[in-house]
Amino acid sequence: MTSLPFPLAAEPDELAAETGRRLFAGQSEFVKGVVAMSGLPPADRIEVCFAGRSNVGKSSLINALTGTKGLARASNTPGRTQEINYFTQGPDLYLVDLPGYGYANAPLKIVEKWQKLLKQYLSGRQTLRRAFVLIDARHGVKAVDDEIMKLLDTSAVTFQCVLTKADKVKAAEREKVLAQVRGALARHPAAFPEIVLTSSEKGDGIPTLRSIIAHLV
Ligand SMILES: Nc1nc2c(ncn2[C@@H]2O[C@H](COP(=O)(O)OP(=O)(O)O)[C@@H](O)[C@H]2O)c(=O)[nH]1
Ligand SMILES: [Mg+2]
Repeated sequence: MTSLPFPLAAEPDELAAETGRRLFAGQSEFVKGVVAMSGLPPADRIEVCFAGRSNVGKSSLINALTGTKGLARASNTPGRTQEINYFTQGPDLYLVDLPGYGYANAPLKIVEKWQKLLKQYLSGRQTLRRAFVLIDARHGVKAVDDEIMKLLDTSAVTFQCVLTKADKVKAAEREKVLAQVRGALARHPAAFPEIVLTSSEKGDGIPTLRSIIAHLV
């Protein structure tokens, strides 16, 4: 049997699952929305961030990980969507919800402004351990996703691809999209060699992602 490049992350064993569960059993709170590097909270703990196109499911994934439904409301408030939203997960971790990209009709000025902030954040945040790049399991990697991956290639942060909304695709379609995603990831040196398949709706892949994050803390 040949092993595919970029396999799906294996389900955690009992110990790893427990470590992840314990980390995310801790309190989770919205800290602040940030519009400039000067507004970032002190870099006093590890953080992981979630990037992806608008509507890919970033906020839903953070809700599913933390088990806190109300949390996303904070980051889905109109006006908040262009901010870097910080959440605590227990005392030792920040979860960072990045502004969604790929807005069809956002004014160029705004797009340029957050691109600059994103660039500064991804390359300048010492405590950022991993960027999770969310890709819709129905749509695969689009040109704008590829742009972010290129940015990550040059910013010394490993990124890991998370497929979202797994509950919305049938197995055959999923395999097609996976093949496309694998092809895209192969062109990015900063890509972590495992993909996580998730459904925030059904909970698929959430224990796996929790244990991956716990392993980084
Ligand atoms: N069926 C399904 N819908 C999802 C899932 N994750 C997110 N959604 C829906 O997709 C839409 C956008 O989600 P949201 O988390 O706000 O995306 P964001 O813009 O990336 O933060 C919402 O209507 C969610 O309910 C999922 O795993 N399964
Ligand atoms: Mg959101």
